[in-house]
Amino acid sequence: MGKALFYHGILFFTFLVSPTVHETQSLAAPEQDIWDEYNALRIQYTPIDADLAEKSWAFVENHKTAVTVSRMAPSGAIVTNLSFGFPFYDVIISKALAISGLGSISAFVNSSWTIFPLAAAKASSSFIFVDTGDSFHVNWDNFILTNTSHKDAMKFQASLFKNGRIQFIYMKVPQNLAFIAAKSQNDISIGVAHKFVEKFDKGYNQTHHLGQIISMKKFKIQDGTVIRFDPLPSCPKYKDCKSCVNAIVPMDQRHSRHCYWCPEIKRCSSKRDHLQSAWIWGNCKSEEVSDPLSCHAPKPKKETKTEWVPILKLSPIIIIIAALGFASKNPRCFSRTRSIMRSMMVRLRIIKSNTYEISNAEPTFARYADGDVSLIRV
Ligand SMILES: *[C@@H]1O[C@H](CO)[C@@H](O)[C@H](O)[C@H]1NC(C)=O
Ligand SMILES: *[C@@H]1O[C@H](CO)[C@@H](O)[C@H](O)[C@H]1NC(C)=O
Ligand SMILES: *[C@@H]1O[C@H](CO)[C@@H](O)[C@H](O)[C@H]1NC(C)=O
Ligand SMILES: CC(=O)N[C@H]1CO[C@H](CO)[C@@H](O)[C@@H]1O
Repeated sequence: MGKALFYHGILFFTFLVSPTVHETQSLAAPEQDIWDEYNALRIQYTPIDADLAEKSWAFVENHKTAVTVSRMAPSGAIVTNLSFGFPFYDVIISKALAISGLGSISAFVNSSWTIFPLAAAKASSSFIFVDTGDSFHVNWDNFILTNTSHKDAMKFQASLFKNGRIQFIYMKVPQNLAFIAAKSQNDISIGVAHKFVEKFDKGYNQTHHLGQIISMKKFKIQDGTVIRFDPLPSCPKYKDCKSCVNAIVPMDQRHSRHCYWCPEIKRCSSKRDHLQSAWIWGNCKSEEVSDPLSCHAPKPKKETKTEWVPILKLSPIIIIIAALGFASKNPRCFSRTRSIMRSMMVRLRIIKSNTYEISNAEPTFARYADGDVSLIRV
């Protein structure tokens, strides 16, 4: 079974990584192939692929249904819907995309996600966009940074594909873009971002900031540069124990990893993704499930029960023998000993009732695993 699952994981991975949309062609050997810190995105950077850049640019320019937006007012945006669902992390985006003259596509309603091939705080631009039915493209064709020394118009493109791929193409950018970005107070940046609030049971919320900023110093942006972001298979998308523990996700180009289920927070994780911190506060390490057979019968808690009970059974006898021996040797202390013994018995009873709770914890926990009552901590 383990072997079959392994192959399944590899096939799935191969399927996702190879281009599946007809408009995409394979890259001229990407120079940088990196995975983001949570293993959610694969980023391929190609310094120059002039052929791909020109074709992709012309495809939008010449498309019959392309919409031209000339001279966007500063901080203005065009709001549009997609004809398809674009998967981005956990969300399927299709409604209310704001295309901004500041070089970004983002959620119009709340700023929960932004895709920015070259975003600036201050710019003026015109752009052309097109929805082909399984891809969406924006050509910013006359993008001028305001409030910087560089006055030439830039040209760049962002594309969203139905399979989740995001592609940035740069047609005309200044040679020293990194320098301009660093020197200006214009907040120039490149990347993708997703902010969302994850709601756990018991009212606990956690805000995640996911995505990837591209360092213009590390990755030179020039005419013909192509950057691709592809979603990677990840554990958190599995919402129940069985599908979770049967899944395997890639960790890098050569290694893969099993998914683990945490019954306490009801989440699936590789423990390398954005659920790392939840895994800690959720006390998942001791509860985590990795075997499908354990999904309905979680591991019983090992602690206390087996060690405590024999000691507690023995200790009253030992104490009584010791006390009797002590009392018989010191008759005058007998009444004091009796009161010490009495207080000890009280303490023993308290300890005993604690043990009772511990041994009772198991059924409570098992009921929790079926999903109806909350866990009573012991
Ligand atoms: C997008 O869809 C919403 C409802 O689904 C609709 O109200 C709105 O007019 C649409 N916008 C465009 C630009 O088509
Ligand atoms: C706001 O963002 C969240 C993602 O964090 C999304 O699920 C939600 O639908 C958005 N709200 C609206 C009204 O679109
Ligand atoms: C978490 O979010 C829910 C719903 O948005 C809210 O009712 C609750 O108060 C939040 N809890 C915390 C601890 O912020
Ligand atoms: C480089 C540049 O022109 N910076 C200016 C940007 O705008 C602010 C005020 O809007 C000025 O103070 C900066 O000098």
